[in-house]
Formats: sequence, C-alpha cells, structure tokens
Amino acid sequence: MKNFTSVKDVKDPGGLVKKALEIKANPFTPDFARGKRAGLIFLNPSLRTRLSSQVAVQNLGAEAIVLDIGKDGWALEFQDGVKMNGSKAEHIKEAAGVIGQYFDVLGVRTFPELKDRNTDYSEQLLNAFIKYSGLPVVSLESATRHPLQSLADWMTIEEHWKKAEKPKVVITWAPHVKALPQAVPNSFVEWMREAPVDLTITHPEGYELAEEFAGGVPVEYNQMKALEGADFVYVKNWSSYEQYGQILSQDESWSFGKEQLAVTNNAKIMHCLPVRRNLVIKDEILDGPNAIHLQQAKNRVYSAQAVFAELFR
Ligand code: AN0
Ligand code: CP
Repeated sequence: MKNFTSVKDVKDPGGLVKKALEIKANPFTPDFARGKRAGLIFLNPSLRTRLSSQVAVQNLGAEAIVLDIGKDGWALEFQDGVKMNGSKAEHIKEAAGVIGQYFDVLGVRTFPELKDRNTDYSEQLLNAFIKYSGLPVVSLESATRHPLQSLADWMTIEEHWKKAEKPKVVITWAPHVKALPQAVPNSFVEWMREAPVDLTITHPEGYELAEEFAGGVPVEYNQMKALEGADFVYVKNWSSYEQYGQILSQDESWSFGKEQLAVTNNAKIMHCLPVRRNLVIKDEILDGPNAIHLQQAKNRVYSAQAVFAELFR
C-alpha cells in the first residue's frame, strides 16, 4: 500500500479489517516503528481523528507531530503559476516539500469547500500533498472520502455480527442545519460494497450520492420502508451532490428516533460523530442500548494503527 486515501488503495480490505481487530487484541508494539515520525496536518477541525491517530502512532512506538495548518500555518496557495501578491503567504510546493523532509508518513485532513464540485471531487488539496511531500499519505478525511472512519465502521460491524448470513445494513440521511460533505457516506458505501453485507441507501430525493460511489446500490426513498429488518443503521447528514453543496431538506421526520428503531431488527445504530443530538439522532437512541457510536470511535485507534503500521514499513 502506497497511500491510504480510498478503499481502492487497499488490496484486501477484509484482510485489513482482520488485521485491525488483531491489533485491537494486542495494541502495544513499541518496537514496531521506533524512531519513525508521522506528521498530522489538519486544515479543518477534528477531535477523534486527531487523537486516535496520535494514540495509534504512539502504540506503534513512533512519534506523531500535529500541525493545525489551517489555524497555525501560513495561508497556503494551491494554484499553479499565480503571482502570489494576495493573502496567501506560502505555496503548497514549498509547504509540502518541507513537510516531506521531516516525516516518514503524512496524514492530511482537508474538507471540501462545497462550492465547486469538480474542484472538490478532483481532490486537488490531498493530491497536492501527495505530489509535493513525496511521502506515503493517509487521508484523515478528504473532500470526498473518510477511509479511516469506514475501516473502523467495518470493524465495528464485524465485531457485532456473528451469524452466517449477511447483515442488512442501511445508511440513512438525517437532517442538519449546516451543509456537510458527502465524504463519510461516500466512503461508507465504497467500503461496504467490499464487505459481506446487504447495503441499502435511504435519503430524500435530490440527495443521491455520486455514481462512482453509489452506482448499483439500492436506493429507497421511503426511510421507514428502507429500515425494515435492518441489522445496522448508519445515520448521517450530507448535502446534495446533484445541486452541489445545497441543503434541500431539513425534514425532521428523518431524525432517527424510537419510531425508526421499531421497524428494524433491533438494529445497532451507528454514527461517525460529531452528532447533533435530537436533530440527527435523538437522545432516546444515543443514550440507549442500540447505539454503538462509542465503539466506532474506539475502533478509530485500531483502524489508524493498522494503516500506519503498513505505511511505516
Ligand atoms: C464532518 C463531515 O460530515 O464530514 C466530519 C465528520 C467526521 N462533520 C461535520 O462537519 C459536523
Ligand atoms: N469521526 C471523525 O472523524 O471525527 P473528528 O472530525 O472529530 O475527527
């Protein structure tokens, strides 16, 4: 594995899930990557990714250094060939070029702007870090994907499912007050297509995910119908891909509560976090026995550890 930016970077995704579960059983291997360094660069906020990546790197015996480049770094120019007489102080060629001198592996978090779809879906920022740092790069959530999250999600499903038949997994849109990226649902769908599960997507019309992620996966526009018999429900808001970055609905009948849970097969309820309580998911679910969001968050350590272990080699 050269970089970790998508499920496509991984030869055997199911094997990586197994590896991460093995690491969870025995997480402390301080001699594994002693003397190695990871740089973790954040252009956007983070709680889980930031902390779990640092814990993961330390569990491997390596060191992690975090830079909130969006807050503490120089403002970065990503366009080629421009005269830099505006507000941007440093070009990505130098910034990433320098970062490349200091570390063995680089992690980058960069959200989409949700203004121009082509710019976001070209992964301009992530690709610039890959190109100019020359390092193996781990996506800490990019414009279109969040693969460390999806790997932890798959681990969590695997831990909770012991039957021979495939579980029914439903990803449902839920309302939100802000326009959020499609990265988490894109990525969850991209990984679940490789997993032994039956996947259904449900959302109001207009929230279809890009064909490259969701093409061929059944979409049911009636949330209650989609949820019938579900074993796992992944709740997440995202903004429209079609009418790019727009909020098309704030229909609170899609908020996940006990009415929704009642039609499932006593499903486990998942969310990547941060979650807005009583808007996306109701207290009655988050504080109840079906919610497994904290297990997902815990598994972020081991999913990151499995990935950094590969890239430190
Ligand atoms: C981000 C998102 O939806 O992509 C990060 C999730 C891990 N969420 C928010 O901005 C609330
Ligand atoms: N789930 C997740 O990536 O959370 P953070 O944005 O807090 O890192």
